[in-house]
Amino acid sequence: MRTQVAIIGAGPSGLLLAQLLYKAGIDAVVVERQSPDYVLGRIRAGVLEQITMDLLDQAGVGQRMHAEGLPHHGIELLFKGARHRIDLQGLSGGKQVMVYGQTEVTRDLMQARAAEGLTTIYEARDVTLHDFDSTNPKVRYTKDGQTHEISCDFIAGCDGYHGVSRASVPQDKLHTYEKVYPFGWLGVLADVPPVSHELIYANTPRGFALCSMRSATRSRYYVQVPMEEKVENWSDDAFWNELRSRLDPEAAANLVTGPSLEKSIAPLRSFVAEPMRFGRLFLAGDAAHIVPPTGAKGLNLAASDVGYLSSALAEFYREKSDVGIDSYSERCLRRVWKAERFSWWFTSLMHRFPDTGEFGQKIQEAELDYLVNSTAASTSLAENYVGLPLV
Ligand code: FAS
Ligand code: PHB
Repeated sequence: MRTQVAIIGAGPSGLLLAQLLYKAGIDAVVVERQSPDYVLGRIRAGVLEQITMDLLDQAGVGQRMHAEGLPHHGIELLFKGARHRIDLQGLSGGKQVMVYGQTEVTRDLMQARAAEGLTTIYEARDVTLHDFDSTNPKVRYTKDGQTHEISCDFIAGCDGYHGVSRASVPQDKLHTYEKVYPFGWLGVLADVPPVSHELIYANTPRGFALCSMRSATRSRYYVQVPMEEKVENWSDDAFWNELRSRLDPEAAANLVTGPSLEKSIAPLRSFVAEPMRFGRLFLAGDAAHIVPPTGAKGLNLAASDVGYLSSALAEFYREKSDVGIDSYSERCLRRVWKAERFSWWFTSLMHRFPDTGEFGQKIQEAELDYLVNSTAASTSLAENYVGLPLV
């Protein structure tokens, strides 16, 4: 098989890149290890920046997001038993975020690709990358017992943190940075109305909690748990009781509980691989970087990566120019590191660490008190949360 761009991974990075390339008249084939249902079954991000919304519109898949998504203009910070609203819209010059689940984004992209009759190879096994240091890279995979080869001009590694793309780069060509946090997020998805109309981020003596949502009837909640915790140790009742114990009296009284549709523990880490380009191989999204989900940046960074990459590849084919592909890595990493900083800062502020101690807790409470009472400090939070401008 021959294509212009071989994309490894049919998560949001791979599918959004494929759709943006299609709109630019560039042929791509997507190779995915799992089945479509498996990909859709992973419950992940919930908050889209305006830049991500604009890219979904550019890809021609924004209709349902605009129809069903929830525009949000603020978030609340809960500490010392009281909630404090951060006016994202007022502090960011009118920007907002959209609450619309990653599952729905992925579904919209899958359906658009299928409707155009474009090639996505699911349940591909033993994917390998070849000759990406030449101008004739190749991707090989097995399916139904047969080995297949895709020859292409470029490979986009959109296969996430555990994917094969970054692992195919010679280790002496890659520099990685990593910080593993000593806790995880136990998340529950349930068909119950949200406890509040905006997201609540809580710093409490029992640890962090987040009240989010997917719609007016479907909620997404998280509580911080020790990194060695096992999801099988948590009944639904145990989860609801723990969440309720981390809320203020009003929210605790408003909490509607119900059976979990999904329950899982996500580990938290900060990770960056540099550079993000190796000859004709480009890394994008979680294949290149991971942020703790506190700042709701993971999916949004993946989107801005593929926005840069699709523009660079369109410039290459249309204008025979290498300027975009040569600057791809540097442009992405400038944005990635700012999001890494914000996600690390917000995680450090809102979570209970083993060595936080009494002094550390007082410092966190003082910073939160400063944050909610300082226009300068809350403006900084707001402009990072809604998404910094593309550079
Ligand atoms: P993905 O990991 O989503 O997709 C990669 C795809 O590549 C997968 O479908 C995988 O099956 C496929 N693949 C892997 N290896 C392959 C191979 N060898 N061959 C072919 N295909 C292969 N972000 C937020 O903003 N908020 C959150 O609350 C949040 N929660 C998260 C919870 C978890 C458990 C995880 C892991 C991430 C979470 N994230 C969150 C971040 C998440 O949303 C990612 O940023 C987003 O999925 C990135 O998308 P992709 O880069 O497409 O990577
Ligand atoms: C979610 O709704 O899953 C979500 C929202 C905000 C975050 C993280 C996760 O910071």
